[in-house]
Formats: sequence, structure tokens, C-alpha cells
Amino acid sequence: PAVTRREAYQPPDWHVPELALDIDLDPAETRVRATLSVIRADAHDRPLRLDGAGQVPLSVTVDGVAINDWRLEGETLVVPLDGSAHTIETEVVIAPERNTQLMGLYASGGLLCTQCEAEGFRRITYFPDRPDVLARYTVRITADKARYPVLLANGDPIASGDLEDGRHWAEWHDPFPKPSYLFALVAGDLAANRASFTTISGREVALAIWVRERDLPKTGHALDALQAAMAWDEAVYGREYDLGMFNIVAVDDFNFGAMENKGLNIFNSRYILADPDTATDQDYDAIAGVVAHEYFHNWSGDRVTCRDWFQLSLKEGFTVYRDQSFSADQGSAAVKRIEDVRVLRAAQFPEDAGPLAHPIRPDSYLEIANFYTATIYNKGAEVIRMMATILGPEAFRAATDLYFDRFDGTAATCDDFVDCMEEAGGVDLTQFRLWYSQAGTPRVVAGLAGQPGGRAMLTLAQHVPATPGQPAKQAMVLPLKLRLFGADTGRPLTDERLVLLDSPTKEIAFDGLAERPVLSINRSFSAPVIVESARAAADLALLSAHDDDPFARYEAMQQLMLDTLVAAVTHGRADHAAAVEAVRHILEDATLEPAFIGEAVLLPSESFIGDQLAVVDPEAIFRARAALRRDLGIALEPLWRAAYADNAAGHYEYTPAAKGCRRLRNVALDYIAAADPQGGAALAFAQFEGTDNMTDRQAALTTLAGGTSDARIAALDIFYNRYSDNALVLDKWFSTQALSTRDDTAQMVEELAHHPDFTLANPNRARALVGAFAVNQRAFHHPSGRGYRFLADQVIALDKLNPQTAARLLPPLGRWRRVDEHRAQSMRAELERIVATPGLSKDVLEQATRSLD
Ligand code: DPP
Ligand code: ZN
Repeated sequence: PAVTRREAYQPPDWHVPELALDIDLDPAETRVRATLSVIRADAHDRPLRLDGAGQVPLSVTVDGVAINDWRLEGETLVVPLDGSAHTIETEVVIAPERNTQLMGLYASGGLLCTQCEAEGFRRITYFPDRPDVLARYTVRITADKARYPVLLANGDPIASGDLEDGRHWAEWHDPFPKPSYLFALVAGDLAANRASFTTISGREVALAIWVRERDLPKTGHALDALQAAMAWDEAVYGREYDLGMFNIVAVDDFNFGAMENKGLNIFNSRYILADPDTATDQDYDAIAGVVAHEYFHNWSGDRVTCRDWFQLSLKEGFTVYRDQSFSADQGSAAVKRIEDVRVLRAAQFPEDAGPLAHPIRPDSYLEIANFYTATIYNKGAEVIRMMATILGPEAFRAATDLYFDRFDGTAATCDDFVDCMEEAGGVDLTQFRLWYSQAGTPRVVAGLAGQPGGRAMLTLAQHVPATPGQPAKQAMVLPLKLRLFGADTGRPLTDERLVLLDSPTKEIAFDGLAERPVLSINRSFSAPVIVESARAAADLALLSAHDDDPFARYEAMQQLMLDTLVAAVTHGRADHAAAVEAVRHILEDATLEPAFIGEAVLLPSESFIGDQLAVVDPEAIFRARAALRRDLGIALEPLWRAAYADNAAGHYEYTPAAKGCRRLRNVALDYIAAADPQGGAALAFAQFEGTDNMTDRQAALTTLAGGTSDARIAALDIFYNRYSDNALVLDKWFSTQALSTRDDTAQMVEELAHHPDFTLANPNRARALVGAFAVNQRAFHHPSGRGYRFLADQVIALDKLNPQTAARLLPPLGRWRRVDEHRAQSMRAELERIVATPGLSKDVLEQATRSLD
């Protein structure tokens, strides 16, 4: 397969200002007629080339006349043209019911729907399927009226009618030129939860969330989130919605979380449907975040799109930053920041440290679907956040205004965005642009040396590690917020300052310090880097108790626990006293909100502990973490029990405060179970049975699923029977077991793969079992190698149905450099087995071969 390179970008040879689609829907045989008005871009003599995949043209006409001098080069339809403007018509037949890749037009639960990003449109019709060809779409859909009473496409509806044979049709027009990846169509038996939104300039927008009739009661939260997001984007970015209608459809089979098609977002149902009985607080938060994310794409993605797929982070990094800011404004900003950093560290740091590392603007790909990564999205968002920090809020807003104004209706690049930041911010971001080209997580070594006479010297050094294809790195611009605190009193000794570390090393002197200083650095996680700063347990404990930046406070606590756990893994045992006392202090601090306490007292994950070690020993990490969990549980048992009792709620409410109470209470439950497995299991089972909401039920189930009590089996059975008709909750049943810390998880997961409710055809289900298992460090790295074999088997099987989702499950197998030689060999052997599989997709081939390097 051919590699696509960023450097090889060429502007399109032909523009397509208008596209009319006439789609006669049928699951087995859908007829697509496409009429393209094409204009030669400049004085060249090249033919028109239209991308296609999986179909053949039944007919091709030019200016109304059938031609036969067209040809196929691979799957590309090549049409020789003489003039500078023509009308091209093609006709194809496709079979949505046989589309298991879920790219292009496919069937899901009786619906017909589309997913076109990145290159799915070519599976529907012949078109220049690249994001820099922007067309105005008019779409006519015809379908059986009984089976598909609702017919939706982008833009606004302009006409509809009935036909004689029980069929009907609808016509939609989207006045905004858009690339083909934003095309969407849905047909099915759907009901709408409707509302309206009045924009800042007074226009009425009709909102609708379309689902199966029986799911209507679960759409209220998503609809609220949509309205909040629309208002927020007006207030914070000055962005107003631009069509008369905004539709969202939920579908059960979906490769992504959701898709920002112009005026017709299509969502994975897990990011729409919620009620207290079936969705956790985390689900509610994710729904609001994803609804906002897709809505925000209307400007950052649709009105201004990407020139080519190497610029993906232009829309994704920026839009993730926007949705993170939105969610921070809706609840506790401190807790949101902690959660976002945890995701970055769990998903992106390992990617940046492994064989699949790539810059947020990659240089080449075999299959673009493989680049919808935590690096493009989450690190991309951190890069935008750093520019916002450097510019300050007013200049950042001026810069985004300039960006939207200048590039509205066009396909832009990451450099265009940074140019606007520079112009409006009056700053030089030349060196900062290295964030777009260099992969790898920068490391900062920080040392603070106290000197006599109230002086101290801070030494900072940066190092960007080598990554595949990038052996040597240049020094980057790292915006580090820092502040000094007094070691005796915990009082701030300085203001917070923003240091731009833009050279390999830097020294900063502090004078007039009244006490020995303690360093608080990378406050609010101002730069997505790893800070190494040898600080004594007592100093970390001091910061965890006194730092005025909540993120830094959390971070000090995490560092103290990490140091303790790394010592335990390295030496077989560690002194837990400092960690216990710091946690006690947090639990006893009445000024803290429960949500924050719930985060601060959480143990670092096994994988994050592993990331601190040269060679990961999953069993030793598990033991060290379990021992600290038990000691914290035992030493502070009265406090956990008090937290458990004090944070009980009468009934479910989705508010930041109620959410925080549930969070802390469930963290406390897990510590109680660590201290007292019998009593804890009984408490968990009582909560499991007595609660009125899924947050508490799933938390109790998780605690039980990690233990050995008899209540475990009972709870799993009750849960299964109660929710056996709800696919999204069954996903939780699978993933809770796949994430269990029990010894026998690997075997249980193999058995679950044969459960009648398990299927690889549904991406959510595949991710719930296989994806969850592969991040369960202890189970996946089972010394027998059975975890690796299982993952490889599933990837190979899924690749035949759905290459994109199969490829996204593969990366854990590439972490072989991080484990001992024996495990590494087993992992490599499985990767080699995958590569040797006949008929492998380029999606999986690319991921597996890169993972072996
Ligand atoms: N639908 C995916 C997202 O919104 C890809 N654009 O991030
Ligand atoms: Zn997105």
C-alpha cells in the first residue's frame, strides 16, 4: 500500500462548487446518482480524478452525454475533459447491509446511516474525497416510507413528497460549502426530542435529537447540553449557529464517539442516551462533553476545515480544548483539569513513548484512520492551551476571531492557526511550532537549591526523547507556571510566575525568601511534560496540604504516592507513613469539596506507576499498589467510613455537588473493602441493591468484581439479568469484568468472548471487552502470554469485519519494550503473527508493522 506524505500536498486540479446527490435507498441495493459541477482549477491538462472504493460506475456522463472513455486506475475513476467547466454525472449501486466496516453508508439496528470521515464518502459515490474540495450539496433521498419514515441529510429540508409504490422522498440543501467527509444521511423509524434555541442575533434554531421511540426519555441530558454548548460558544468565542435546524441522531454501531456532519451530527448512542438508572456520572459528563465537542466543530471543523488530513489536529486539538473549557465552566474546573490530565497521561504519554509516537501534525501515513489518536486530540488540545496561556485570554480571543474570520469557508492548516496567534497576540511562535513537528513528551528536570541569606537558585533542564524517525530533538518552548512555598509555614513565598523554558537549561534566582522554599511547578499542568524534581516526602506533603493551585495540590499527592509505590516495586517494600498522613490531612480538610478529595486520595493507576519504571513488572506493581491501598484503608478506616456515611444522598441528582459526593463515597467504599474485605463486600452489595442510580451500582459492582466474595457472582448475575435488553449497560457488564484485578481475569475474559451477548460486529461491545482487557495491566500481561494471544486473535478476527476498529485495539501489543524479555518476545510473536495474516487491512498492517520497530 502507498504511503501518503504531508510534503507531497498538491492543491486540487478541479473544484467542485456544486454536488447534487439522488439516493434511492435500499439495504441490499442503494442507487446513488451524483451530479458534479466541476471547474478546472488552473491552466493544466490533467483529467478529472474521482475517488471510489468498493463500487464500479454503472454510467458516466459529461454535460448530459454518456461517455465511454473513462477508465479506472485502481479504484479511481479518471474522466478526460476538454473544457474548463463541465457537469459530470455518475451512477453506482452499493449494498449498505453488507457494509461491516461502518464507513460510508451502512445499516445499524434498522436504520441506514453514514460515516464519511475520513475517507468514507468514496464508498458512497465517486468524488474528490479530500477535505480541501468544498461543495454545496443538494441531496434527494428516496426510501420505503413504512420502514424509513424519517429521511435526514445536512442543511435544511426544502421539499418532500410521497410516491405511489409506498415510497417517499425528501430533499435537503446545505448552503455552506463543505468537504465530503462532512456529508451525512440518515433514514429510519426515529422519534425526536425537540427544542428550540434563539441565537444571539435572535434567529430561531429548531433542535432535534433523533432516537428509537423507546429511548426518547433518555435524551434530555444531551439536549440540555446542546443548548448550553450553543450559548457558551456565543459567549466565549462569539460563534453563532448558522442553519435553521440542528439534528443529532444516535446509532448503536459506530466507530467513533460521534461525528460533526454539518447540521446533522451522528452519534454513537453511548454519547446520547442517559438516565440515572443506566448511565453513570462519568457517562453524563462524557455526553455533555461530546455533544459540545461536535457542536463546536460547526465552527472549528466545518466553517473552517482542514486542508489535508495531516492538519487533523487543527480541528481536533482546538475542538477538544474548546470542549474541555466548556466542561470546566459547567462544574468544577479543578476536577475537570485533573481528569483531563489523567486521560492525557493514561492514553497519550504511553503513545508518545512507544513505537506509534507521532507529532500532532504527522508527516506520513498509510491509513489516516490510524491517526485519530490521543496525540492528535489530547496533546493537540494541550498545545492550543499553551498558546492560550502564553497569549492571555483577551489576545487569545482576538486570535481565534481572526482565525475564524480569515479562514471562514476555506480549508486551513495548523500554520494558518499559529499565524493568527502570532498576529493577534504580538508574539513570535517560531520555536513554539516545534510542538507541531516534534513527537515525544518533553522531560524537565527541576532542582531548587536553597542558599544562605534567603536566596535560592532554580535550575531547569529540558530533554525531548528520541522517537521513531526523530533521533535528535531541538529545545522546545515549555510554559511552566511555578511558585515557591515556605517549608515551615506552607505560606507562599513568591507570586505565581510563568517561565518560558525555551533553551536546554535555564537558571532563575530568587531572593528575600523568609523560609526554606519548596517548589510548586507546572501548576495547572501548564505544559504537557514530565517534571522530574526530587522533592522529599515532607515537601510533597506540605504542598498537598497548602498549595493554592488545586491541580498542584493533587499533583503533589500523586507524586508522594508514586514515590512510595516506585520504592515499593523497586525494593519490595516501602514506608507508607508519609502517604497515609498526607491522605489523612486531605480527608480531614473541611474546606475541600468532596469531588476534589475523591481525586486527590485516588491511587495512581498501575499503568502510570509502570510508566515511572525502566522495566514494568505488572505483578510487582499490582502487589505494591494493593499493599498501599490496604494500608490506607486500614489506617484511615474511620475516616473512610465517615466519608461514606456523610456523603450519602437521599435520591439521585445530577449536579456538580451531588456528583462529587458520589465520587468520594465510592472511593471510600473501595478503601473500606481494602481494609475489610468481608465487611466491605457486604457494604458494596447493600449499595448495589439499594441504590437508585448506575453510578453507585457500577461502583459497587467494580469493588465486588475485584474481590473474592460470594456476592461478586450474585451481583454480576443480578446486573446482567436486570439490564440484558440494554446494550450500553451490558457493555459495562463486560468491561467491569475485563478490568477486574482478580488473578483469573485473563481466563474469564476468554470465556466472555464466547458469551452469547459478545459480538465483534458492534464496536462498543468489542471495546468493552477487548479494549478494556488490553489496558488491564495485570491481566493483559499475564505471564503465560495468553493475554497477548487473546488480543491478537481478536484483532485478526475483527479486521475481517472492521479494520478501523481492529487497528485501534492493537496498540497495547506494541508496548513490548517496556516489559521483561520473556513478555517482550511473546508480544512480538503475536505482532508477527498478525502481520503474517493473509488479507490483512492496511489499517492493521500499518499499526502492527510500526509496533514491531
Ligand atoms: N467524529 C470525530 C470527532 O468529532 C472525528 N471528527 O472527533
Ligand atoms: Zn472532533
